[in-house]
Formats: sequence, C-alpha cells, structure tokens
Amino acid sequence: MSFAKTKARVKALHKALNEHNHRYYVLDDPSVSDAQYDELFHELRNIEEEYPELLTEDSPTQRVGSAPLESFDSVVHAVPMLSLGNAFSPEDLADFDRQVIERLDSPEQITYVAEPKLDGLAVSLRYENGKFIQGATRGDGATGENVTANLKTIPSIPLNLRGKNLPEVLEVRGEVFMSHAAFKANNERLEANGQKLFVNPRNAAAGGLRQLDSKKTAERQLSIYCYGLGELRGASEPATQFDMFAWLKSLGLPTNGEVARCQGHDACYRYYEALGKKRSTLPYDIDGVVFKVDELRLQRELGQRSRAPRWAIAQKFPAEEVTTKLDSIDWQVGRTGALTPVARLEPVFVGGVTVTNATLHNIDEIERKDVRVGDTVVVRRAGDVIPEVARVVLDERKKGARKVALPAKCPVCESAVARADGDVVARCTGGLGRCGAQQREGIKHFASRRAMDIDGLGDKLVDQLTDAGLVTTYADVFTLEVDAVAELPRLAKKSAQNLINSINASKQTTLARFIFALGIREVGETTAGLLADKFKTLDALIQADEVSLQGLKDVGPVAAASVAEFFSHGNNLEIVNSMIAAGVAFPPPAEQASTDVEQTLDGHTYVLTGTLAEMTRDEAKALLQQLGAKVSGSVSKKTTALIAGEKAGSKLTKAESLGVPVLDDAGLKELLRPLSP
Ligand code: 9MJ
Repeated sequence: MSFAKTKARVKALHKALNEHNHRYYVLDDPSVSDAQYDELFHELRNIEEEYPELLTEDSPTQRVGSAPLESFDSVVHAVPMLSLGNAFSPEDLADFDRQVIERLDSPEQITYVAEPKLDGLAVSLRYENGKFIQGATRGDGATGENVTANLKTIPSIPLNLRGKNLPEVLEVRGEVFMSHAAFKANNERLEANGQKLFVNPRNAAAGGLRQLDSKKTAERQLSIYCYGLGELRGASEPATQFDMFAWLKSLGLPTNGEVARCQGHDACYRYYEALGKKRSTLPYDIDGVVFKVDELRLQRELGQRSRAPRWAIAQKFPAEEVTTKLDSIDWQVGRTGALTPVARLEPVFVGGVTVTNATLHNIDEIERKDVRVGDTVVVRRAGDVIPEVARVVLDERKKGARKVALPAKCPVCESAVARADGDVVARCTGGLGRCGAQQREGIKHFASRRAMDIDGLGDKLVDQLTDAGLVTTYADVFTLEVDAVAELPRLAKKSAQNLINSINASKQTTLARFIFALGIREVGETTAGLLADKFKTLDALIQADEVSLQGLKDVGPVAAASVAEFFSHGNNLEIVNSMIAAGVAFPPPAEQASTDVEQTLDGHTYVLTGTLAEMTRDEAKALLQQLGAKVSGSVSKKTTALIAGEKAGSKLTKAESLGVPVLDDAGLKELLRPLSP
C-alpha cells in the first residue's frame, strides 16, 4: 500500500472506530460485533506501530497509554462549576418553585427540565474546535484537577465532536459515574486477584478518576452523562436546557435518556415520584432528581447565590431502607459516661455500604420503637450519616422476644448506671477515675485536633495504647517512652519517635485548649475560651468556687457546676498537676493580640456553614472573632450574614427564608481583609 493510501486508511479507521464507539457507548445501538470492532482496532494499531508519524493524539488507540503522572496539575475553570442546593421534602420543592416564580415575577408556571441526579463526580470537558483538549474535576468549583488522561479512557467521551461548524471553545459539564454492570465486573476482577472489593460504585468511580496511572482508570470502565455548559465561544447558546441536551447529543456527547421537560411544580413532583419507582431498575445509582429552569435566559436572570444556582435544585430521594435481623444490643460508653445502645445486625447492604451496627440513640428510643432482640428491623442510611434502626417489623416478631432494659451496671467498669430526672441519657457513674471506656474516649478527645492537637495520636492508636495499659490518664500521655510505644503492633521505632515528638510539641498550648481538652462536661470550645479569658491562669480557675463561676456571664449554671465539680476531685487535680509538671504550659499569645486589630466587625454576628475553600470553619471563626465579630451556630433574624461554603445545607435554606445575606468565600475574604498584611 502506498503511504498516501495508508494515510487514507488510517483516516477511514478513525472514522469507523469513532462511529462504532459512539453507537455502542452513547447510542447504545451497536452495528458491529465486538470481534469486528477489535479487528479494526488492531489494524489501526498495527499501522501506527509501523508508521509512528501517522499516530495522532486523538486516535481511538490513544485512550489509554499516557505514562503515569507524578501528580495532577490544577485547572482554573473558565466558568466556575456550581454545586446544587438540596430539597428533601415536597414542601422544599414547592418553596423552590415559589421563589423562582417570585424572583422572575412570572405570571405563569415555570417550565423545568428534570434530570436524574447521578451520584458520581462532576467534571468539565474542554473542546477547542471540536477536539477534546482538557478535562478537570470540579474541585472547589473554582479550581479542579487536570484529569484529561483519565477522562480519555472513558469510551463515551468523544475525542472529537461530531458535526460541522464546531464552536471554538466548548466546555461541557457532566457527571462521571460507574454503572452497576461495571461495578460488578470490577469486583469480580478484584476478587479473582484476591484484592479488596469496592464498597460502592461512587467510591470506585471517585477513586478511578483520581488514579495517576490512567491504565488503572481504564480498568474501571467509567461512564459519563453531560448536563451543562461552561465556557462557550464561537457558537450561540441554545435557548433552553432541553435544547442544550439535544445539541450536546448531536455533538456526540453522552446525555441521559431519562431527561424530561416538566410544566410547573406538580409535573416536577410527578416526575420525581415516577423516577423513584423506576430507580431500582436503572443501570446506575441515582440519589434524586435535579430540576432546572428550562430557559437559559431565565437561568441567567436568576443567577446564583454562594456557589449554587438559584435556577436549579436537587430533590433527594429519602434514605434507603432495608430489613435485617437484630442479633443483639450492646451499650457503648462514651467520654462523659453516656450509654448509647448499639444494634448488632446481620450484615445488610444499604445506602451504598454494608452495615452491621446501627444506633438506637437511647433507652427512650428503644422503648418508643419497642425494639427487641431477635426482631426483624428496618435499617436506614442516608448519605454519610450513621445508620439507624427506623422501626420494627412487628409481624415478624418471634414469640417471647425479650424487651431490652437499661443495664444497671456499666458494661465496662461495672460502676452503677444513673439517669438524672428528665434526662434521656443514662450514664456510668465511674467517671474518668474508674471507667476504662471513659478514660479511652477522654484521651481520644484530649488528643484531638481542637483540643491538644497531638499529631499522629488518632483513635486507633489511643485504643492500642489503652489496651496495652500504657495510658490510663491524660497525664500518662506525657510520660510515654519511645521504646514502649515501639513495642506496639504495627509501630516501628521511627513512628514511635514521631509520636513522642508531637506529644512534646503539644505541651506548648493555650489555656483555652487545655480546659477544653480536659473534657469537663458541658464545657465546649466556646465555654473553655470564656473561662480562659476570665481566669487567665489555670490556678485561678482551679481556685474559683462555684459561686464565682455561676456569676460569669455566658457560662451557664450547669457548666459552672460541672467545672467546680471537676476540680473538686483530688484525682483530677493530681492528673492536671502531673501534666503541668511534665511541661504542659500556656505561654501568652504572641504580640499580635486581637485587641491591637481594629474591631471592624464589632456588633456583627456571622454563622458559618459548609466547606470553605481556603480554611476550616474553625479558622474562619477565629479570624472573624479577632475582628470583633460574634460567630454563632444558628441562623436567626439577627444574623448579619451567613458565610456558606461548599455543601451548605439547612442553614442556607434558613438564611434565605429569613432574608439573611449569604456570603461566599470571596465575601469572607473581603471581611477578613483588615487582617491581611
Ligand atoms: C447530576 N449530579 O446528575 C447537575 N447533576 O447542574 C445534574 N448535577 C448540576 N445536573 C448544575 N444532572 C450543577 C450541578
């Protein structure tokens, strides 16, 4: 074959393979067998091997093949990628519709587009003159990671768009997910190799997209549906969301066939109910329906708040429920001695994970739901929340099923269990001095990030240290020795030394942190901060009697009593003194004391919610407080503004309903400007 002919053949093979890919993965309507496809594919690969000059980046053979990356570059999204507000009830959806109508001052009902809400990962695909040139994860909405090589492995993503007069720039937004079939195939492969199985398709997809080696991504057989636009240049935008789907489809991009137009709120709700019924038959996981105002002109008019559009909402399906058998009920003892009943269940897959334990909250809850050992129970799990026993299937109760009683003695230390009048919580009375569970949980709290912040001393290690008898009280943490720690399973000398180093580093702390770390009942971070401010030294706090504690503004009587009670125990004082003797100290904060900063936010109250882009909520809180602001935990009419990060939930809804202004990361930055150098 002449070179010119070979070149023409390559072109024909590209065309044929792209067409077959599109028919197979996008239209679900293949016209050739797998064997015929493979034959064409191998022919192309052979030619490319022989004539490397004919190998192009957009060749169908190039979907897998780039060398593993060291790390992902970041990509700034030309148009920010938005997240979605959530609706959980029919009323939430009705509220959303009402707000849209009001904002648009619309005399008629609104036309929406309904889309199944895929439970995957949002990405942006950038095409320039029809060529796929870059793909990125959503990241924080403004900046994501460049995962182009990984996205290329998704066979339904065209490397070249179809059609003529393609836009100069087209950014398409969509959701990457793993189908049930791919999930099953992956787990079969993992099982055959004796590897750990994926827990659910979402985790498997998320992990797949973040592989530095795109060959690993390819193995996962990911899918994508496109549902939105980012930057668009050199083409006019469709008039409606629904037309956009048709356009994306005509360009060869995969879109979801379940998408439908709904006239008005009632039609939306009917779609939601119908899709809910169909949910279990779909070949992929969904967790709700996204409703979007159909006309793009109206979308623009509505705009966005924080990072979620005002023209779209995700109506979530209720938590998935399954039945299983309750084998037994154990009582867990927490840091403050509270006994929590935990149902031990026959393993059951719900909400994307296998569940073997579920909370029963407290004894009142057990009695109210009349839960008994051996019962068949309905277990519920939504999102990341702890699974719970929703109710009992009474028809399946066995004769003589035993009622559950509150234990009279602590299951850990055998001290008496007491329940204060009117309190739903029963507690072990052993206290930190006697109860191993309280000691262990107390030490976890003591070491935690917001308390003593001992790097590396996580829950698992605390369990090991307490199991081995190396640590019983807080004070024991400071007398740990490298050799003893290095003896523990899975710990080497180096990690033991690192732990001791971070324990030593934690000794220089603040009085507020230390008070909080002591885990005194009712003394959270805020109260600990107030006590540190008032008393200045640990000695002064220890000496304070209950009356002077009661006199403190903002410290409630229960907390005051609890502090006095804590320091009245010789045992507690001994532990505190040993820590001071071991070198725990509270140097006064550095010169940049907050009083030197102009109190620009004095008299203002803010509420923080969601995940902020540039700092934790705690950090934001501390900075706002430095400027004199109050930071509250709940939104009210008095709130100056809600600062809403990613995944803001009910607080955002509340702020909106009260008309409280909502700030995003940029708004927060502006508030904090006086603190920038
Ligand atoms: C999902 N997850 O299926 C959007 N989504 O639109 C659909 N997500 C979305 N649309 C704007 N279908 C932001 C996110």
